[in-house]
Amino acid sequence: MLKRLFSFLAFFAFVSMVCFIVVVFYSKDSTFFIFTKPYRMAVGNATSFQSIKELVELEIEAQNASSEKTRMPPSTPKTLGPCPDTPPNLVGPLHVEFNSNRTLDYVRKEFGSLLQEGGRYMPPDCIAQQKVAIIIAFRNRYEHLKHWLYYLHPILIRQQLDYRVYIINQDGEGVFNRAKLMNAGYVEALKEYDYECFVFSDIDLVPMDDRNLYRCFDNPRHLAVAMDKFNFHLPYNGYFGGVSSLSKSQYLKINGFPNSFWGWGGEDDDIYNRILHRGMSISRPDSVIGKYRMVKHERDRHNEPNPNNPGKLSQTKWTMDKDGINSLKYSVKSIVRDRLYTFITVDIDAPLN
Ligand SMILES: [Mn+2]
Repeated sequence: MLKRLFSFLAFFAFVSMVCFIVVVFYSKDSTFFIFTKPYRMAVGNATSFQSIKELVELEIEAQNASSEKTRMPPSTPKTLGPCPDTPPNLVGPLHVEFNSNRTLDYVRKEFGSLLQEGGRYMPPDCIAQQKVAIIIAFRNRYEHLKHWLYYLHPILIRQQLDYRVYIINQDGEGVFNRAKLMNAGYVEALKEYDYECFVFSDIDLVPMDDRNLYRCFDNPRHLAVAMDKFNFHLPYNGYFGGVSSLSKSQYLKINGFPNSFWGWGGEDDDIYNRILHRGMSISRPDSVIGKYRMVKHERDRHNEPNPNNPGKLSQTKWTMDKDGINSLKYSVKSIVRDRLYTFITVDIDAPLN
């Protein structure tokens, strides 16, 4: 009898144990049993808190993933913002010297990888504020070309311009005509890109400060205001020689440059007159930022000072409407694209003397 009672109790204990285990397991998902409630609440709070946190994290992840998709969808180029008004990488005053024996190959090795064929550059990480054609009137100055390219490409790159360098080479041995070559450069540049700004530069002038921006301004800009050969001063108030910039509309407003100034001198004063006659003024950097070094050189052959040029300056008001971009005639002999520049040889119908 005692034995039966014992086995009954053992059976009851076993069943109770099973019930207890079942209840404990069941209580994990239920708040029904009071004795499991505190435990359940603690664990439950933790789990619900955790799951909310997890959910929020998942949601943030999902949001990030979807916004990343809208920011840069795979296989479409990301949209760039405009470059800042003040280029961030400018360094200010530069050491400029022309004694080093640099070669074009050296300049190509140094900066060629940053450029596209034809001496073209575009900032990779922002949209340039202006599309600028740099136009240089040229003949037989290869020695100066290397120095100019060596200094100017890194400066123009730091200035975050969308630019190309055009060397406009006068064909033949006739009398040189800087302004007519510049006009030809303007036309040739516009044939290949929608330029809005034109910087006209002599081949032998290198800026000594990269804050001197090769861009266009509200008025035609004279950039070479403090050349070493003029003791870092303007030679006279109306000087507009060396390096200047005009927007397309400023250039058209003055009918471009004169075609009739053969030989050295006067064409820059005529351009200055044209600008004033059209009611514009001259924009200039200050004389610290506007410093330039000129490569020292002998006077070129077939580019003697022309004694007829100064006398024409009193006539600008009447000549400027007939003599300019609207009367320009020239022909292109060849276009050569180097990595560092676009070299255009033109026949401008130059007299022999
Ligand atoms: Mn010179």
